[in-house]
Amino acid sequence: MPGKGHDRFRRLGGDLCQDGIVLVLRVAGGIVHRLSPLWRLVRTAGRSGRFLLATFPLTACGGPLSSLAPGGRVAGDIAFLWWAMLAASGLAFAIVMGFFLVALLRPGRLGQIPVGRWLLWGGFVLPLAVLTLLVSIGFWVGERAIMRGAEPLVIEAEARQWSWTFRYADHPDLPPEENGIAIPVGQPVEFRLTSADVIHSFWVPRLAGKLDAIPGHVNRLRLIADDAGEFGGVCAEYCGPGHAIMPFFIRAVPVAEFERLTGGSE
Ligand SMILES: [Cu+2]
Repeated sequence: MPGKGHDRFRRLGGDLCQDGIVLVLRVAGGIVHRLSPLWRLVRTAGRSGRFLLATFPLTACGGPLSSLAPGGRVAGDIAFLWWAMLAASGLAFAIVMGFFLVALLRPGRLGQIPVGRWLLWGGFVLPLAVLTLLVSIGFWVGERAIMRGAEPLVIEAEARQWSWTFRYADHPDLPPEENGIAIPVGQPVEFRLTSADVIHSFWVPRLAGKLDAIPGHVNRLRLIADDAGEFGGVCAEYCGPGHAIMPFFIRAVPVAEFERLTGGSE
């Protein structure tokens, strides 16, 4: 893909890569340098202090692009599935670590259990129970995300290297919006996604899951915003050197304001 714009993005990609390597080296050096005082802090913090230290990484769960801070029903269901998967994997990890400790502290104890029992409970019953639970929740979340029977507001979204264009299907008279569009609060919205060039992926983490925008094909994604506000979106499928700089936003506004913006009733 020749052209000035392409060269600019290629240079940008090279710069980002160099900066990234320098950053990784600095962080690694910093970790080695700081590890001993940090370890001392953890050791001397006491039980409640350690609990407090452990909560710091959890602050990463928030933020404008966090699917763990859902802003609507569909994203809320997906976040629930995420927590269910974390709980299930945490349980599996705890069971394995329990056996590990028994093997470590009471050598030979686990060897008394017949092989057939290991296979039945560890190889069949436990995976079947965990996977049945997770698949059931997954089907339930997927079914709710479809919003059967709803009559959503339809927005056509076209991705291209490296931007998004949005237009309201029922308002062909309105000019298309670049890299952001308004939706009404509390109403189902259907995005009809396609691409003008390569495969991109539409992702507004606080409102819905991600879905590919494919050239020559239309994918449909439904979402709903519970409250007014601006929700950040990104392309979630690598689509070329400018992939990282094609963010967009969805602005949820009260229904009355939305009608005023679009000059009609939705
Ligand atoms: Cu992309």
